[in-house]
Amino acid sequence: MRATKIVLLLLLFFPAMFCTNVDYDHRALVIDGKRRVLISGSIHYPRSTPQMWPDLIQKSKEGGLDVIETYVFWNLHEPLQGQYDFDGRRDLVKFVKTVAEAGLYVHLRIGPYACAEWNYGGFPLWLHFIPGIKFRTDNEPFKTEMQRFTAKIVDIMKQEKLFASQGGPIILSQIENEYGNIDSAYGSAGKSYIKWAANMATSLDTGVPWVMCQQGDAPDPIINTCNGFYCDQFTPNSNTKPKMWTENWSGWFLSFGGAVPYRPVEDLAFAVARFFQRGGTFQNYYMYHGGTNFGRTSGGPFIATSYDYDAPIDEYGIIRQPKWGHLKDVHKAIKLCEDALIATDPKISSLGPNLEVAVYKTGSVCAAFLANVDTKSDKTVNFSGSSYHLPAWSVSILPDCKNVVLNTAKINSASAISSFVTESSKEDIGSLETSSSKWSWTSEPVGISKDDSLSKTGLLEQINTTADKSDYLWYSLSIGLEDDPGSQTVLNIESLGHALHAFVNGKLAGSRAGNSSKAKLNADIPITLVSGKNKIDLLSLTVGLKNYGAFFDTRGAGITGPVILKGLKNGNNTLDLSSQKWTYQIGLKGEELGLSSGSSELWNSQSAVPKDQPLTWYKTNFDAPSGSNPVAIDFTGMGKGEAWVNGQSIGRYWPTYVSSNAGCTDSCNYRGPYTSSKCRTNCGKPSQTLYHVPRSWLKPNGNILVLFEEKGGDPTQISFATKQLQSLCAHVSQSHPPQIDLWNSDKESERKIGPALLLECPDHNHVISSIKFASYGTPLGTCGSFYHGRCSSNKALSIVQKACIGSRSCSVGVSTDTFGDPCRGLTKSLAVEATCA
Ligand SMILES: *[C@@H]1O[C@H](CO)[C@@H](O)[C@H](O)[C@H]1NC(C)=O
Ligand SMILES: *[C@@H]1O[C@H](CO)[C@@H](O)[C@H](O)[C@H]1NC(C)=O
Ligand SMILES: *[C@@H]1O[C@H](CO)[C@@H](O)[C@H](O)[C@H]1NC(C)=O
Ligand SMILES: *[C@@H]1O[C@H](CO)[C@@H](O)[C@H](O)[C@H]1NC(C)=O
Ligand SMILES: CC(=O)N[C@H]1CO[C@H](CO)[C@@H](O)[C@@H]1O
Repeated sequence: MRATKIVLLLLLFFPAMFCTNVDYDHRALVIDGKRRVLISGSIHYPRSTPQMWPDLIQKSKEGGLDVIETYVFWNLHEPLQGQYDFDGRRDLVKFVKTVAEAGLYVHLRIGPYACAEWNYGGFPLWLHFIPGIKFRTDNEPFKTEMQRFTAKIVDIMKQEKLFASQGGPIILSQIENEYGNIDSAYGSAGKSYIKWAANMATSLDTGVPWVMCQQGDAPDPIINTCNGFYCDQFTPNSNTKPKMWTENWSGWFLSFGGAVPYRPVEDLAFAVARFFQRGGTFQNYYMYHGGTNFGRTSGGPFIATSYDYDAPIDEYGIIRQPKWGHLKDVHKAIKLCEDALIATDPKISSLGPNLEVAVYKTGSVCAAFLANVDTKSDKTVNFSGSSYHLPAWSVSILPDCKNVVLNTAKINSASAISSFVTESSKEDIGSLETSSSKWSWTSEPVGISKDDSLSKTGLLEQINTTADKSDYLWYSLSIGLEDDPGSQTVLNIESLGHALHAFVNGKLAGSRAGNSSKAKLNADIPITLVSGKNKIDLLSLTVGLKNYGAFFDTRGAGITGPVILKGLKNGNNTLDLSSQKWTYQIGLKGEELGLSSGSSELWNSQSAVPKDQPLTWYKTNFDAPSGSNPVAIDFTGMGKGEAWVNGQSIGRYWPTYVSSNAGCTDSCNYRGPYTSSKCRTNCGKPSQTLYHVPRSWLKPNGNILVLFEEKGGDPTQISFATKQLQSLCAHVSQSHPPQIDLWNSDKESERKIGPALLLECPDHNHVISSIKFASYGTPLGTCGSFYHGRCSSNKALSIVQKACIGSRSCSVGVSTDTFGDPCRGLTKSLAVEATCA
């Protein structure tokens, strides 16, 4: 008996030895009894592939992250009610374990509402059809399903022992998501829903804290957290909770028809430093790696297939410089302050207009943040007996209250130019065969072609009809115009969106699309009718279901009318077609036949491949581009559609949707509050021409590419490209704060070295192979086009070559000690452009 008892006791206590206790107080998350300053970043597992995860997570760790945050996407995991899917890109457990293997923590945002520019906010469509359901409010059918799924995810995590309380990496979980932004629309039912959600989550007993973001009334013990471009002014709703920032938007998402977002790293670094300056201790980048909206996963409507987000790691998994590197330096600087940050509250005071200092001082530790929030003027301030220069819109970080290790506006990190190199321009065999004989094709019928069509009087809302099984819904009608001699007329269509193609008597008469700010359409399409019978076939399509806003789930799509023929009988008569008997077809014939896999007997490879032919399926075989660089397909030349590689959808393509000419500027001034429309690039150009094909989806040869083209295009223009690093650059001034590594050194002599220029090849198996440019003095220009200024040391090139060539990384002191003094009295800098191979 006694022996059994001991064994039992051991069994009970053995796991406890590996458990991590996660709690919080008013300053910070408390992990195993110690307050922690934590830097987190979002990576959504289905927006990359399991093969990419280890590298993305490793690059996150090297960038200074402690935590990886992800949503859980309900509609991926439960496509049909009660049927779960956790395979491949959906393997949430594997993702969490991969993070754990890298030694990082996880913040699991279960939601289950995700937003995330994800189709229908992450809700499965079947939820919409549960009788009596109302989403995200005090509604029994909804609460039952939400609780069931949340508990399911918690159970899976518990079974795998993934909560920190069980020895796993998950230190935080989120319930609901940004509900506080819209809860007023739900009235008192919204209030009781949030109380219910908090209780429900807490009762699942994960052993780690729960958070609600953007929820000012989050019930205890749930921590309410901030999302936004800046969160320094945020305070939690109780003085027992820490100040946490769960979404700091590192950039912004791209829409079809929109310009490309760009958030300068000087501003992002400023926002991060301001947050820690004003008492924050947990900060998450949304996104750290954005990735790709494969398949039909993008929300919207009109969210593009690329979800790059201008994040520190780009869509393809390549670090984006100098964003990644500068933030890494910011993280190091903040971590040097950690002892002071967790020891005490900041004392914040003004040093003059728009000048603010925060001091964390107790006992022997002291850290200070000096901020100049002026949007225009640089300032010099006196602090603690010394004087400090502060550029406009910047924060200097002083981990010892004396020495500046980093100013957010001064970038020491290298920048890099990566660009797409088109494979078809190369001579080698790793390219897509572009001769038209290699393409086969088949036509998608115009109008009703499937057996399961249905007829109804009046116009049907699209989402209710298709249940989102397809983007496409045909609305078909035959009308007789017996006494009309045939005429020029206008077909007027009102639609809830998102886009439509109108066919009259089998011919494409016009295409219309809404945009991210106005999905609804009121289309006037000039058409020609014949005397007698006319066939009108309207192909209505969704471009990602809405994911945000109060009652977004009931917004609807499709041609709800009216549909009117204007100007019949020589201009004076109208004919309203809305209440006629329409015939409907959900989805395409080619979808039913499974053409996306490339199989089927229907492919035609004998006759010439048709160009500019609407509703055409195309297929080709190709060899994978050589090497290991990330692969993209350039769809320039095509119209709009979806593409599949070896049966896997790489997403919707739409290279013909061009952004407006307005709204971009040549010079982006990072100073002053950022908004998603500031500093955009690529105005007047297609929003997205390049589409990511994950390497792991490719075989060396015999790959199948299938396209469904809606509007008409020329597939022979399609090319493959690989993303390659062209140049690595850095430009560091003598007046920059010293490199943190040097400052952090124990040796007094090294600390005095001052600023240094650091170069590092992003790939572990690459070394610096050449120095294209090096100038110490007053060099000018930017990466890729540096040139010598009036003053330059003639030794710079050979010194940099000697220090760098053959190594993965190198560091060169930016001082006269290294280069001599080519021009006394002037502030000098060192600019270098290098290549890696
Ligand atoms: C800073 O201190 C210096 C001398 O210690 C003094 O000359 C200067 O006026 C001070 N500047 C400000 C802005 O107070
Ligand atoms: C969207 O479309 C509406 C109406 O067609 C137009 O007024 C608006 O400028 C468009 N917005 C964008 C962002 O393109
Ligand atoms: C979908 O159908 C339901 C039930 O018939 C109806 O209440 C709802 O309004 C419809 N939704 C839309 C967006 O039309
Ligand atoms: C349309 O009607 C107006 C009067 O209602 C008439 O004056 C005009 O001639 C008509 N136009 C045609 C083309 O029949
Ligand atoms: C949800 C949220 O916090 N939104 C904020 C994002 O940042 C912009 C710019 O600072 C604010 O205007 C929003 O309120």
